[in-house]
Amino acid sequence: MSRETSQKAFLEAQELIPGGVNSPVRAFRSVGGTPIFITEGEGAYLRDVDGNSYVDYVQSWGPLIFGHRDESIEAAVIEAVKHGLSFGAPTEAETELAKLVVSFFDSIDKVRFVSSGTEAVMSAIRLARGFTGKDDIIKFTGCYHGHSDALLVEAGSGAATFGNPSSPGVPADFTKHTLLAEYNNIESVKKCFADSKNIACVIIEPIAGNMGLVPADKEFLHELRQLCDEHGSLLIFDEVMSGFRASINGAESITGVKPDMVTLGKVIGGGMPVGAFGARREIMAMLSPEGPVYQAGTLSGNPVAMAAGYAALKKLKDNARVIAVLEERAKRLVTGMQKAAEAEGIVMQIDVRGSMFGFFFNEAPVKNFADAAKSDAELFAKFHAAMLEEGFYFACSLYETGFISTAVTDAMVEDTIAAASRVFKAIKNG
Ligand code: KE4
Repeated sequence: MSRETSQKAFLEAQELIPGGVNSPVRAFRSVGGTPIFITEGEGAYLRDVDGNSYVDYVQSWGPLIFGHRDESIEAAVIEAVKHGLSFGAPTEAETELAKLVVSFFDSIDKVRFVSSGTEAVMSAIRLARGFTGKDDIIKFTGCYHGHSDALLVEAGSGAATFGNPSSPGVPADFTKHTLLAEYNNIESVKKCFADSKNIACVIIEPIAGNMGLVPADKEFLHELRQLCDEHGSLLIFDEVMSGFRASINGAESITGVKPDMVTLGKVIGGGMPVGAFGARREIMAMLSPEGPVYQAGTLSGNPVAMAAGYAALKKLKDNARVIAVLEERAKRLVTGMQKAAEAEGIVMQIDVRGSMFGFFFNEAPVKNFADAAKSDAELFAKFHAAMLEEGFYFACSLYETGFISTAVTDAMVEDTIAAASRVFKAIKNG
């Protein structure tokens, strides 16, 4: 495949935009090569500036569960645009989407919309601190909750400790209230609760997608719930990625563990910028203007974004079996790729949760970030580049998750497995 135009576009972009991208993971730095510049998406496909087509397993990092240019979402956006782009005043569209979100989550009585997952999590943390009157938070190594200061904490060892800023520009003072624990390790959480009697919340991706796909053990989540209850701390499920991807009723419906707050994003915007956080009434009552905890946003609840989100969630509500169908397809994909790898003596760990799939080139199952970091990154990079040449667009980092959309057909899955088989053979034959 020729990538000349992408290469030229990338050089020009780098003159004007740091790293040539507006979000670091897009720069292909962990897999090498030139990021491909996209001209359009259509159904299951992405097309690049050189005219190449790819089956898209990234779907804008999760939002596009119905693929690119879904008819109902596109029609809703076009209709909304005809009435104006933004008003900075309430619209019934926000209430309609709020009704839908609340209808899916037992743990959510009220919801506030924002414009990104980062905003949703940052605001949820502030609300948890305001509600409990406590300052410290517990997060897990390997979980990503957006780029707000307190959560940009070194993905360091798994032992519970106070975090250090992983990014320059984040003063140590801003992360001294952030305690780190190890995913799926309840002892590390108990240590955090022993270290601090001032813990406002525990925030977790209940189905982690930012260290690769690593679901939390049910028992672990139940024990987290108990610890939060014992210590008067809130349990926040960050489902920006897993929400409406693993289940339409949230991780609580899969695990039986009810969080105090849920953060959402991606799918709830249907491809437009929407984040959200929700909880039971007494918690949300603390939020301005009803309560004292301030939070705001110029484009929060933007009517065009609300229309896109409503169309996406309405389609999920009307087709409740979508996730189950996608889960079967995702299982066929990763099982087929695993078989193709094993035929060449390559060990591949796989996992699926709803329409989310993950794989690691790793000798052992992955239960936390330390395990994930033992994966063969070089082999992943070779696999990613070779599959791109075959016309299949996978996440450009082993610490990400893959997604199946309704536009990805069984035939495309079979083609992907056949391509993976060719790729593993070529890698093995060096
Ligand atoms: P945004 O601010 O990117 O909308 O959401 C932040 C966020 C919060 N919580 C979870 C669980 C998330 O997965 C994310 C964002 N996910 C990444 C993909 N791993 C977004 C892609 C990117 O950073 O470019």
